[in-house]
Amino acid sequence: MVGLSFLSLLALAATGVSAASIPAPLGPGATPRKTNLTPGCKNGPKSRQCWGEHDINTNYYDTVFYTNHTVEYWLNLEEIDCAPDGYLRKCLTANGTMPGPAIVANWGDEIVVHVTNNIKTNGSSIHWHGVRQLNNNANDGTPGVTQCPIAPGTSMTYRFHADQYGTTWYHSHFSFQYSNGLYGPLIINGPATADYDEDLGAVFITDWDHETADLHWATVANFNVTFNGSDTGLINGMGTGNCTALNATKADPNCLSDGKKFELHFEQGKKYRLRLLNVAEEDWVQFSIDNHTLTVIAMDFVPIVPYQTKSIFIDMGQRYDVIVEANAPPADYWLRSGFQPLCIPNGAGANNISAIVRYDKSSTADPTSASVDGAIIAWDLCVDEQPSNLEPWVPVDLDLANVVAGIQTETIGPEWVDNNTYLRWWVNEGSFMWVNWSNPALGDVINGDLKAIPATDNIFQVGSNATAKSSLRRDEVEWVVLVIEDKTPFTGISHPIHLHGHDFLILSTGYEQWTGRTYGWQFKNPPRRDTATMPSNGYLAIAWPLDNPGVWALHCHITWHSSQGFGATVLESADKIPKPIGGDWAKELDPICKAWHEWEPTAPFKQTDAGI
Ligand SMILES: [Cu+2]
Repeated sequence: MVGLSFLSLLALAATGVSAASIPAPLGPGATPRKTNLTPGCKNGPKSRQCWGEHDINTNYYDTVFYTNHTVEYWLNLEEIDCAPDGYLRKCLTANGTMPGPAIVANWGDEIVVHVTNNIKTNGSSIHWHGVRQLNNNANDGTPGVTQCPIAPGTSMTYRFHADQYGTTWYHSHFSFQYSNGLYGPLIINGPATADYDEDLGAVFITDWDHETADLHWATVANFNVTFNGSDTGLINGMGTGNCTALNATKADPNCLSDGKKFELHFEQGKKYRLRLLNVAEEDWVQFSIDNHTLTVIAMDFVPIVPYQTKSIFIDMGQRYDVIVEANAPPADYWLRSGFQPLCIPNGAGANNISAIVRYDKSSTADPTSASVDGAIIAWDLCVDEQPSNLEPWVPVDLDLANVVAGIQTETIGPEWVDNNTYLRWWVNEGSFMWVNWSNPALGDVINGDLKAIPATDNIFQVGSNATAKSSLRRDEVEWVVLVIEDKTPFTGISHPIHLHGHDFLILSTGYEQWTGRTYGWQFKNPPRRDTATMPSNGYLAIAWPLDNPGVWALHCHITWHSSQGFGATVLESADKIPKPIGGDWAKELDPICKAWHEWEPTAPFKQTDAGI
């Protein structure tokens, strides 16, 4: 699929074809996209589909371009005291705030981020969630997979290119550090499928515990299927709890206040873009703003044909960009982000995560508005948005002829180990994932020693070395189809599956066991993203092209499940994995491993989870 460049639009305009009549690049039989592109148009409130020489129709997988502009950021990782909902505890932060500072770039820019680990007691790393990292595996930031952890007191510089545009987040990928607050927005400006006046930036939604993730892991999550729920929830690092009420009966010196809600300000008649991110440890959410409609324009890094809804379901790791028109009577309104309540049982305080939208900035009143749906829908399953609503703007189809290795499966299931003490998740009837921080798989691959990769990396090898014989032409890309199947005896526990290094097509998903057949699967422009729910006791069938050699983590994005070993390492086209940019392995990454190897024997805490 070829995108229409500005030049080709000009050429067509010169031959008398008006730009408005140029169909978007769609397959036969599809409805042409509605565009407002005109030759030479500039991105603005009424022309968000334009973007210089490129535009919303550009196929950003095939067309990788360079602005020759570099944005540079510095992140200082540290532990601080925090009380985001009024309850004092320890947090991990980037530059002292939660969320951390926004990293903002334009489509086509180079992004350079210098990360210094000033957490005194643990290693760390920063992963750029959903960033394709094309031929740039070494900058993916996954400890034990693509790098050694950054040792305390040392730094690592990440360099990557903004091939895609839209909304994502950066977060620590070292154990459960991001659930202690170590995350922030990563926003790549680019075209959009619908117009808006103002970009209000990231809206982070998360559940929140009054104990640290480390303590939660040590006391509950290491042993159980469910995790006691969360105490409260936060929107952009702010929320309210019930400290005052608690203190009426039992004095707790850590109860500082009842917290404060995040606020957004609307001006009547304006259209606002909100970038929604669910970064929770264990909760699917349903997001809505009372008396307002959401126009959804992107899922993860993939722009979609806009659709309207009153509320939207978001799983952990997913993002949605929405446009909200301020067309309600001027007043104060609740912005709600309730957890899908029967999905994972939660503390009462966590069921009503909210913020406030005010038309009058000076108002301090609590809204009196009612939920758009009357109440949060009581789903008993954790759900994603309907696939039929999620139509990528730039279509990608799957031709099964390109799936050389046939349909492959990975089954997952629980296993109690050490005399039924600990819960772990096995993948493919094999081991649970347990990376060796000191021995990242990428190092072994670059050294040509695949046998040295620890077995507990759960290698799933695809492409080249793995494929005995390819019938594809030179210019054709091989695709992988993977059906992830839930073979657990539990009901009601779904899993948000996240793959590094690719957007994947969602061919099919179901609440029942896969039949082994492909009847009813969607091969023509199915939903495409980097995180999707595998329903409880069901399956998720995904596909991706083998166009990005590397070792890529594939894991559940429930914090505790990945810590319990729910993950695999996709080893893609092992013989084509590039050495790190700017030099060889020794120059770029060995200093990180060297510092880690020196520090690790003195570490006050040993590895107690899968490590990612
Ligand atoms: Cu899971």
